[in-house]
Order: sequence, then C-alpha cells, then structure tokens
Amino acid sequence: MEHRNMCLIYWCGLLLILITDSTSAARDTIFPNQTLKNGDTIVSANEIFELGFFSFKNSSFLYLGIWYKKVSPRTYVWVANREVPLLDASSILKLNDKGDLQLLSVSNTQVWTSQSTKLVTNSSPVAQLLDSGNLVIRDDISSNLIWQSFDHPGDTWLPGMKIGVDRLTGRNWNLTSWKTDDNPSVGSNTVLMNTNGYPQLYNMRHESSFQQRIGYWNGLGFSGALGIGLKNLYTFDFVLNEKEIYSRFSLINSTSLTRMILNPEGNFLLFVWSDTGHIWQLYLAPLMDACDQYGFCGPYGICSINNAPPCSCFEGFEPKLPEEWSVADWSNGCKSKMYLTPEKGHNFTKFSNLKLPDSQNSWFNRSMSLEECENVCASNVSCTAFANTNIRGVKSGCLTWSGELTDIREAPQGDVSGQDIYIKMANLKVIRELKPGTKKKSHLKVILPIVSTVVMLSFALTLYSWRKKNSYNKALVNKDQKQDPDLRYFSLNEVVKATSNFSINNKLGQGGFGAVYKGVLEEGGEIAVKRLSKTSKQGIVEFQNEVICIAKLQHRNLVKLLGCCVQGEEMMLIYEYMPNKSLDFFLFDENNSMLLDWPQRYHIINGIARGLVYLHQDSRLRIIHRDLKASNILLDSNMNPKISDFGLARMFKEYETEANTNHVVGTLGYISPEYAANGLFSLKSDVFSFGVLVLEIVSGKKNRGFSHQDHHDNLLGHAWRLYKEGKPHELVDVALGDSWTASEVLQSIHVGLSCVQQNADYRPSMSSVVHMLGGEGALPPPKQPGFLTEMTKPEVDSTLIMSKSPVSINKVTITQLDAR
Ligand SMILES: *[C@@H]1O[C@H](CO)[C@@H](O)[C@H](O)[C@H]1NC(C)=O
Ligand SMILES: *[C@@H]1O[C@H](CO)[C@@H](O)[C@H](O)[C@H]1NC(C)=O
Ligand SMILES: *[C@@H]1O[C@H](CO)[C@@H](O)[C@H](O)[C@H]1NC(C)=O
Ligand SMILES: *[C@@H]1O[C@H](CO)[C@@H](O)[C@H](O)[C@H]1NC(C)=O
Ligand SMILES: *[C@@H]1O[C@H](CO)[C@@H](O)[C@H](O)[C@H]1NC(C)=O
Ligand SMILES: *[C@@H]1O[C@H](CO)[C@@H](O)[C@H](O)[C@H]1NC(C)=O
Ligand SMILES: *[C@@H]1O[C@H](CO)[C@@H](O)[C@H](O)[C@H]1NC(C)=O
Ligand SMILES: *[C@@H]1O[C@H](CO)[C@@H](O)[C@H](O)[C@H]1NC(C)=O
Ligand SMILES: *[C@@H]1O[C@H](CO)[C@@H](O)[C@H](O)[C@H]1NC(C)=O
Ligand SMILES: CC(=O)N[C@H]1CO[C@H](CO)[C@@H](O)[C@@H]1O
Repeated sequence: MEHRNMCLIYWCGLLLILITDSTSAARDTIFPNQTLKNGDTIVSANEIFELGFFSFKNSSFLYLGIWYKKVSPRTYVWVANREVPLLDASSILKLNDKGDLQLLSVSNTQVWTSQSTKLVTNSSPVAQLLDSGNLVIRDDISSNLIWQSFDHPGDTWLPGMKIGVDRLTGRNWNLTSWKTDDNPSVGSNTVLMNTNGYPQLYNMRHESSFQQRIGYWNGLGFSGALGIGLKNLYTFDFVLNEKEIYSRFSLINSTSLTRMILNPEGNFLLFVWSDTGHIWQLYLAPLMDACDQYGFCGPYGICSINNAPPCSCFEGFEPKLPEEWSVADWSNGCKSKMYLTPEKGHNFTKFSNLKLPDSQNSWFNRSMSLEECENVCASNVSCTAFANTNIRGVKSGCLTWSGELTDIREAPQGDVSGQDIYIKMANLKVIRELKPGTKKKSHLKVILPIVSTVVMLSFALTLYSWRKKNSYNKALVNKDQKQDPDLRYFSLNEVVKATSNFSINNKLGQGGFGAVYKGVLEEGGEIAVKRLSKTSKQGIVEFQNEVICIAKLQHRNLVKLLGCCVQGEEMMLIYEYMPNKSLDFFLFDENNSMLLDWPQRYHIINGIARGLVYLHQDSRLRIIHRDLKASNILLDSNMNPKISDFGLARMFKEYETEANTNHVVGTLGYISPEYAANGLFSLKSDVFSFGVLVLEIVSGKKNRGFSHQDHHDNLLGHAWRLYKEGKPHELVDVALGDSWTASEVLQSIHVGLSCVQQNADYRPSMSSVVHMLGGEGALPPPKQPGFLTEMTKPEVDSTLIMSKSPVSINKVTITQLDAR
C-alpha cells in the first residue's frame, strides 16, 4: 500500500515536471535520467536554497553549486566541482539510476560525480535540495540516505552540518577555504576536528606552521575562546561517541539565514543575513587577535589581550629566556621557578577564567568528578594539570594534561566559557623556605589594561584610579609650580572664560579621556583645552608627572603644552591650538588631498622625522611615541607638522576621521593587532610606524583597509611589489598631479620601505632617516616589509602590520560584535 503511494507520488512528480517543465519554481527534486542544464535550477521547498550552474564574473568556468535563493549578491554555500570547472556551457547534471549525480560535458565525459557509495540495488534514487541547504540523494522507496552534500563540506558551515570525524568510515568533515573569492578550488586553510587527546577544533593553514586552535567544547563554548553557546540566535553542540566526533550548530530562530565561512584569507566568521539591511552582518569573528596565534606566549605563558605586554607567566613560573622575553619574543614561554620532584611533593594551584591549554597531550574521562580527576593527576607523575571537561550546570568530567601547557589565553571580557585549571606545582612550603614572603595567589596577576597611549614616557606609570583630596592636589601643584617655571598654571576661571564655560560650540572633540575645547585667552591667543573626564582612570600623581614631563619637551615638530589647570575636581591640559587639523584630514580625503602638494608633503615627512629624532634621542627623556599615525600629526597655520598625543591619550580626537573606526577597532579589538603592540618598548616600532606614514603620505592611501584589484596585499605589500618591479613611482598619489619631484619621491619610498622592514634590526634609526632625507648618506636597499599575515615569531612590531585586516571590513558591516 505504502509502496503504491510512493510510486504514485513519484509518477505524479514526474508528470508535474513534464507539465510545468523548468518554469516550476517549487521543484526541488531531480529524478533519474533527468538532466539539469545550464540555466535550469532546482529550488528547495521553502525557496531558501537554489541549485544550478553558475560562473563568476569574467570567467567562462562553469560550476554546479548551491546558493541562497533570495540573497543578493549571490552567496554560494557549496560547490560540487570545486577542482574541476566545466569548460563548456552545454554541460549537464544527471542522476543516474545507480544513485550517482554526474556532471557531464557535451562529449558525455564525466567531469564530476557524487560517488555515492551506499547504493542499494533495485532502488529508485532521487536527489532533493532541502531547505537546510543540504543536497541529498536518497532511495525514494525506503527513504534511505545514499549521499548528502553535508558530508562534503566546502568553505561554508551551515546549521546542522557536522565538523568532525566519522569514526566508522574514517571520513573527515572539515571545512576548506576557497583559493580566492572567485575560485572555489581548495585554498590554504582548513577547519577540522583534531582528535588527538580531547577533540578540539583547529584552523590550520597548509604548508605553513600557522594554526589557530578554536579549542574544545566545554558545554558553554569552545573553552575560553568563544562562549558562543549562549547566544540566543544559535546553539552549538558537541557529540563524542564510538561512531563519530563532531561539532554542529543550529539556529534557535530558524528564520534567519546564518552561515559560518572559512574565507580565503583563513578567517572563520559567522554571518547572519539582515533582511532589512540586505547585507551579511558579521556576528562573530573568533580567532582575530594576537592571543589567538597558536602558542603566542609559549608554554606556561598566558596571553591577555588587554595587557601590555600581552604575555605573562603563570604565578610560580618565570620566563625561560628572560632576554628574549623582554624584547617581546615570548615564544619560548615560561618555566617553573621550582622543579617538581617526587621528594618535595606537590600542590595544585587553581587558575581561573582561561582558555585552557592545547589538549593534544591529554587524557579524559567525561564521567569523572573533579575530585577523582585530582586523584588521577596526583598519582601520575607525568600529569601536569587537570580540569573539568564540562562546565555547564554541575561541572563534570576529567581532563588531564601531560607535558607542557601551551596556547593559554585569558578568556575575553564577557566570555562565559573561561575555565578553571589546576596546575601541579612544587610544594609551596619548599618555595616559601626559599623565597620568604611569596604568597599563594589563586588568580592571575592583574596588570591593568593599557589604554593606547596613556602609559608612555619613560615613567613606569601605573594607572590607579584614585584621587587624593583637593587640598593635597593644590599643595602638590603649588610645589611643582615653583620647580617648573616653563609651565603655566591656568585658573579655572581663565579657562572657563576662554572656552565660554566649555560651550558646546567650542568643543573640538571627545576623546577617551575627556573632551577637547577650543579657547581664546583674554590676553589673546588660541588654545586647545583638554578636560580630563571625571571618570578618567588617571590619578593626580600620574597627571602631574605627565604634565611636567611633557612640559620639558620642546621642539618645533611637537605640539606644545602651554600649561595645565587643576582645581577642585577639574584637571585640564592646555595646548597650543592647531588651526589646520591633522594630516589624515588632508591625506585621505579625495578633495582635501589636492590641497597638499608634494613640497608640503615632503616638508611634513621631514618635520615628523625631526620630531621623532628629538623624542628618541635628543630630548632627555627618550620617548617612544607608540601611536604614530596620520591623525596624530597636527598641522599649524603654516602646515608645519606637529606630533601630538605623545603625552596624553586621545588628544584632539575630533581630528581623527576614524573616530568610529576606532570604536569598531576597540570593539573588535582583536582585529587590530596594534593592540598587542602596546607596551613593546622599542624605538624601532616608532620607526616602523613612521615608514607606514611616509608611504601613506606618498600614496595618499591608508595602509589599513588598503585594497587593490590585482592582489591582496596591503599598502606596504603593494609598495614593495612596485619597488621590486622597478616602478615605485606608480605609488604616487594621483592627487599630486605634476607637483612631485622624482628624486624626493623615490627617496621617500626608499626610506619608507626601509623603515617597515620585517626585521626590526634592519630598520634605520630616526637620525639616519633624517640624514638620508637631507641627502647625506644612503640606506641599503630595503628587505621585505613585515606585511604578512603569518607570524612565525611574535615580532615586536609585526602586529601593526597586519593592517591587511583579517576581516575585510569593506565588505561587511559590523553592527554587533559580541563579547569578543
Ligand atoms: C536511465 O537510462 C538508462 C540508459 O539510458 C536506462 O537503462 C534506464 O532504464 C533509465 N532509468 C530510468 C529510471 O529511466
Ligand atoms: C572584467 O571584465 C571587464 C570588462 O570586460 C573588465 O573591465 C575588468 O577589468 C575585468 N575584471 C577582471 C578582474 O578581470
Ligand atoms: C579534510 O577532509 C578531506 C576529506 O575527508 C581529507 O581528504 C583531507 O585530508 C582533510 N584535510 C585535513 C587537513 O585533514
Ligand atoms: C524569529 O525571528 C523573527 C524575525 O526576525 C521574529 O519576528 C520572531 O519573533 C523570532 N522568534 C523568536 C522565537 O525569537
Ligand atoms: C570513567 O570514570 C568513571 C567514574 O570514575 C568510571 O566508572 C569509568 O570506568 C571510567 N571510564 C574509563 C573509560 O576510564
Ligand atoms: C600517566 O599519564 C600518561 C599521560 O596521560 C599516560 O600515558 C600514562 O599511562 C599514565 N600512567 C598511569 C600509571 O596511569
Ligand atoms: C558654567 O556652567 C556650569 C554648568 O554647566 C554652571 O554650573 C556654572 O555656573 C557656569 N559658570 C559660569 C561662570 O558661567
Ligand atoms: C568633493 O567635492 C565635490 C564637489 O564639491 C563633492 O561633490 C564631493 O562630495 C566631495 N567629495 C568628498 C569625499 O568630500
Ligand atoms: C591653514 O591655516 C591657515 C590659518 O588658519 C589658513 O590661512 C590656511 O588656508 C590653512 N591651510 C589649509 C591648507 O587649509
Ligand atoms: C597550601 C597547601 O595547599 N599546602 C599543601 C601542599 O601540599 C602538601 C603535600 O604535598 C600539603 O601538606 C600542604 O598542606
């Protein structure tokens, strides 16, 4: 009876097809011996997905693929013949009666086949496109699954699709990136389930040591990396049994189109389609910051993205190679201060809120309790640490490590999936005897986050957010006033008058640490007043230190601090006023860039270089600026460049046309590797930034967000390419017209490239730069700049370089970036 019904459906289906032919929109099935030709498509029942032939712009290659029916521009989720494009437009798709989908060229040559294996003889196979995006071939009679596209993932992870390992067949469900946006053949990245030890997801790059560990599932997220289990849009799950090991995600509200993609650059991103915005919104960008580089801080090192420097050792551990550690090469990690020996005994110390170490060398039992786990670890000499496998609800499971613990980071702020780990330590009593006063701490050392440029100068400033009583402040101020005749102290009254009581009309901008106002002094003269917000974390002592410190910096290429005002709750810095805004205002604006001709630009390059020489070696203080960029170069009425923001954070924020970008970067945080660069004290990092700046001035292009139709390099890569090809002049900004002098331009490009060399040792000092710009002496030919995305070694400055931004911001709007 049932069989008859099925047959009926089958014949009706055929009939329907015959009647409606390809005009039918609801057709989701291909029957045996039926062909699908170029231009025909099948569409899933609810018109979510569509399958058919397609080719990319400017290409005659033909592919069979699945895409979203209603999303424009077309977004492909799966491509059948990734490696073997069809060359002639009259190719066809056919389901043979053995249950194989075949792509046949005109000459009837088979170009691609699904190679279905589970075929039962005497079956009647049909291929159907489901609303999940899965193309299934099943036996129409028994409904047995013969083949499904979900078993052959491409670069897109759709809800319901598995990433993992089929233990029975040995098949991997892994994602592989495309080569480029319009070449679906297998690119260089793979997301896969690594089943050594406790299974965890990895993002690996072929033929390169580059890898990122997404981590293992702990019930709430991928341990400390992504608490993505809690989003109300989607849930992840993890299955581990004798048959298979996989992760999968599913939507809670199934109406939103959601996909995770491993893009050609190797970034793993979660997008949700916005029906209103008609755009793929980026929801999750895991693995974006320096701490996500595998083993960034080495064994027993903890990476904390908000710290400067980002790496620290576990309590009780110290850098293995202190010299390298101090110059920001953390790859060798830390070692225990005390060697573990059986005689001394051991203790377990608990560390919290972490992404737990690589579990490749681990042992697990998912039903043990933590106590049992401790016993396992305590009684095994090679065990170095233990933790729970599952932290959802009642924590459970046992995971023990042997050997060194690597690739540990502090869970990003707001991420709930951070975990506790118990590390085996030499008996504390012994340590105490050796080092009296060492106290046990169960949490990580708190290094307060460094906010961009706030911590600077050679002072090791710590940012306590306390304020002393006003009377005490005054006493301090008065005392310092006597010591420092250069600095003028303004009364609150004066400042109020000058700025019309901080009138909104006078406001120049709002920075992280307060607003900046323009003011006119009663005796004449324009000033810029930076009013530190009351919630600013800056303490009075630090404020004092900075004021005195900056006041001593006097150079025509540095913005001049005129004085300060400290009264009551108010703390203000008074700077000279810069009428011509900042360099980026001219450089990166289509119209304004015309206003800045080559002689002026060359003057600016020279001025910045001299300002930096002063900061680096001529001033008594030897200051590393650390945040050199176009928006921090202010211009006076004669277009002389003045370096700003070397004292206090975020001065003249308004001039930064990137204010919003800053916000995004702050939120994305992780995208911008400049973060990791903070706190790396090297003069050569300023030199690098200077090099970027020079190339930006010459080209009129921002390094960040630079794109070129021919390649994927950033500005530095582009400049390097042109330089090597012997046509550096092609870098010159078209807005310069004919105003440029070839020799000066070429010299500037040479200097720029020399400054951005990958190896900091090769970069010239700022004084050699000035010499060379002055025509004295020559620099050797530059070597390759550090513009890569792969870091073999945590370079001191390579972070700045990754402005070949991991996510192409141009292509997506980032409306909500979650906790990380
Ligand atoms: C499909 O075609 C083959 C050969 O052309 C034929 O032998 C077979 O019976 C056909 N199957 C169906 C279901 O029409
Ligand atoms: C694509 O073709 C158009 C017109 O034929 C051409 O202008 C464009 O440069 C081509 N793009 C690429 C990337 O080849
Ligand atoms: C990914 O899976 C495919 C198919 O199972 C397999 O051939 C390939 O080796 C896997 N890649 C990696 C890096 O494991
Ligand atoms: C699902 O999404 C639709 C449209 O975005 C919304 O109207 C609906 O309330 C959502 N349902 C749930 C359960 O969140
Ligand atoms: C895991 O631990 C439980 C509880 O201690 C025990 O009953 C079970 O045999 C263990 N399983 C394995 C595979 O060791
Ligand atoms: C100790 O742990 C190591 C690594 O997990 C394991 O290979 C070894 O069998 C364990 N030894 C004992 C006695 O359980
Ligand atoms: C300045 O403005 C504040 C509030 O905005 C007000 O309390 C104060 O009296 C004003 N001072 C003067 C001198 O106008
Ligand atoms: C440049 O000026 C033109 C003409 O005044 C104007 O239409 C255009 O919007 C300006 N472009 C920018 C980026 O401001
Ligand atoms: C720079 O400022 C001066 C004085 O405000 C003004 O005269 C000049 O036009 C400005 N230059 C540019 C390029 O805007
Ligand atoms: C502070 C602490 O936990 N101390 C313990 C360290 O381990 C020894 C035995 O190995 C215990 O006796 C201590 O109490």
